[in-house]
Amino acid sequence: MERTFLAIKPDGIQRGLIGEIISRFEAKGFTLVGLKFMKVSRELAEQHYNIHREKSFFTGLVDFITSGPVIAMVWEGSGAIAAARKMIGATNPLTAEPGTIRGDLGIDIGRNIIHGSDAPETATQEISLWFKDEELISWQPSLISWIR
Ligand code: FUP
Repeated sequence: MERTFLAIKPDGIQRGLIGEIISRFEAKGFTLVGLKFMKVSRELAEQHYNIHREKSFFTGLVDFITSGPVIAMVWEGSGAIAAARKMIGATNPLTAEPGTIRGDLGIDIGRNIIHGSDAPETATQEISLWFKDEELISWQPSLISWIR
């Protein structure tokens, strides 16, 4: 069973898209194992986006992600990492496919609503960066046999 890290960014929160976004992952059949509503520190933002440290958009990205509360989540399910990326869509919402979260709900690459881990290694890394072990709950929805 795979786990992925997802975060609804400050623009998603400001625009009232929390329910819409969480609904999509619930409806797909993934299981929520961790969730917190939090203000992101600069230190956490810089660690999370460390790979982009040298990019021109880095400071703006950190400013944006620390500008308001986010929802940090861990979702579990077979193939959850790749499937969530597919559901999120391309980095630039303007070119993201309709049907994806970014494709349906956004227009600006700097305001692309949601983050999702891009591979198993980054998922493991991001989950441990954002969550303590005791904040994650292993459980099985009783309806699981109907969708898996
Ligand atoms: P993604 O994995 O789709 O979230 O995209 P990346 O890891 O490539 O980029 C991380 C974030 O940097 C994006 F969500 C938005 C921001 N970004 C820009 O603002 N400008 C760019 O040209 C590329 C990325």
